[in-house]
Amino acid sequence: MGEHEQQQGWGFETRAIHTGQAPDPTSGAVVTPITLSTTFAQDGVGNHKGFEYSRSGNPTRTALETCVASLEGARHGMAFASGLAAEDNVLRLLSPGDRVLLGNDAYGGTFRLIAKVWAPLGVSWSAVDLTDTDALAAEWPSDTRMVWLETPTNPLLTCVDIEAVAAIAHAHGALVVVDNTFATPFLQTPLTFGADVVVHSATKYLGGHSDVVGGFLALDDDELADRLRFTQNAAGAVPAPFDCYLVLRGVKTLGLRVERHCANARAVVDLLTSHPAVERVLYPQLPDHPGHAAAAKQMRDFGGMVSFTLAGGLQAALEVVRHTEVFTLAESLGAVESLIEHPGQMTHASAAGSPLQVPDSLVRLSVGIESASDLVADLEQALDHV
Ligand code: P1T
Repeated sequence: MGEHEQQQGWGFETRAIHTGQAPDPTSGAVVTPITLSTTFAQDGVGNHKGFEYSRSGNPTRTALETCVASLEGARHGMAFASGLAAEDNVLRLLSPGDRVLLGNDAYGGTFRLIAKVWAPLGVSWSAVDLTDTDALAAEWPSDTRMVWLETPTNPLLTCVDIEAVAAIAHAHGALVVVDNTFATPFLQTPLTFGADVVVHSATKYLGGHSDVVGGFLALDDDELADRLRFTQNAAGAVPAPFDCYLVLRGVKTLGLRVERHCANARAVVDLLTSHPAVERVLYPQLPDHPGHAAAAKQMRDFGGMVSFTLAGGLQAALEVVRHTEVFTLAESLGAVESLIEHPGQMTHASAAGSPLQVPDSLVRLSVGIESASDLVADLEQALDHV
């Protein structure tokens, strides 16, 4: 058995700590070195040790790419300078006249990239309800080349049946891209359900400590990987070696952290579902949640993100986010510390007036890994202000 096969047989946590990260052969260092060198010596022209120039490839980046690809069960992995840089690299597969179907709930920046950067270059887009697969099959636009789905979505946490969407998309020759940022590969591996490309904002759970911006692509298809690797190098939105190190370090504890994120999210959901100021709790574990069945089918657990609407509307939402003390009012998600935000005026402001606009009574929580009782008490006192 080769090294690759042996490592694919390892459990998730073992791969997170060891895959792509064998002790350094020259020094024995057990931590992957941060290789700052921008260029690599050649014995003769084209005769090198696998690295020529750090935009094209860097040993610290290769370690990260090998490790996260393995966690996604993918043959190929590519790291980028941000989640949006990774997304942009995928959208470069399209030509003018091609259409992207975007779920009608998605990160505002993804919507902005497609609608404000790629649409003026001739790429068409439609926002569709990807949970309604009958309508998707019946109303499929013939120019569609790509379906872009988040599951769970940002910020409504709707879950989409990847397998069902992939069956329809593939019947029409379209690619399926799944943004797996919210679920993480610990909870969900979209390639196993038929996705063609997995996208991550590594800024979130992969990094896990709010100290690095990064992106990632994982996929199986060799020809598609060649095309994406070509633009990774040609367009050049690659991460610095130190950033690769930070994500690699974060990934080592991904499984542990996500287990705790999920447990803490459940404690928070219990409070929210019983508080009179709360109108509706959005969490995929709740049986009345859209896509609960899809989440139960394709996720190991339900994640650390929780959204809710306030019976008192916009003013109540703004009051709650202003009054938490342990939850910090800030954009972003997926790190050890708990964050609270108002999507309508923060992360999803760029979707205002579009089919992806979010309710103004909505609050989004990224539940961290602090003591659950402190998180619950903090939210309770903030909710008591409205
Ligand atoms: O911020 P960046 O690393 O470029 O990743 C963009 C991105 C992509 N996909 C999803 C699902 C995301 O949530 C994000 C970034 N989101 C936030 C900053 C946020 O607070 O929602």
